[in-house]
Amino acid sequence: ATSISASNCESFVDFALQEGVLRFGEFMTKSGRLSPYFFNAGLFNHGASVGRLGQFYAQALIDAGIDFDMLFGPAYKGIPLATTAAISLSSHPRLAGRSIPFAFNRKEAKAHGEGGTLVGAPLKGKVVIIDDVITAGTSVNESVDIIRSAGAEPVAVLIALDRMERAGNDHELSTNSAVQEVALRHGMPVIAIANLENILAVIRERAEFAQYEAAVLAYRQRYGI
Ligand code: OMP
Repeated sequence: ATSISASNCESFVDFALQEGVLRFGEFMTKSGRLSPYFFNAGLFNHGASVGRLGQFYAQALIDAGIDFDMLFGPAYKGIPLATTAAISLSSHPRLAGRSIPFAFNRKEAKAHGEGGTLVGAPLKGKVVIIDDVITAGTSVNESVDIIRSAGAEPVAVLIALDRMERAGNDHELSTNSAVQEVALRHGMPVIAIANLENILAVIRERAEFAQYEAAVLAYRQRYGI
């Protein structure tokens, strides 16, 4: 994954800790791994924090140097993420006043009114998919299909956190990380605001988090790349 400068990545980890979005403890991941930490993007749940989150997404995308036309946020969690990132991008000095269109899908097709499953700007041109976290990497495929079916081109995936874990299940872990597999499968970069290395760096810098280092290292040993 492409990342922005270490200090910006670590500021993002700090911010996620302050907001209670990143926590240490014992958590079951979607793919059934017992993780010593969890990142719950749904807890960026007030105006100031979701606004700041948008700035981090916007900066990561700009720093990656990707040429793009619009954003797509998969339902449900991707919807506020695409919205806040589009707001931040549109006031970013590097985009010189370009207002960035965004779209998202409905989970259930609507039969009345405007109909269909897509909401927002028409999907066209180069589209960046915005999501929260990739662990084992199961959710990007659907977004790629939606974008391609509309005749547009998915060009990158932009996420908040790359957990740097191997794809696959406990019996057959891939040699690639889930993020690398997504990038290979779809031929596009995955850009993360921060990753597990940045979390470990913050753990090492702060005495209050030292107690979690061993568990995070053991988890990385088992599932990490
Ligand atoms: P994969 O689809 O396996 O890559 O898992 C990513 C999804 O897991 C995210 O979209 C979340 O729903 C959830 N998740 C988190 O939000 N934060 C985490 O720290 C870990 C997970 C997870 O369950 O793996």
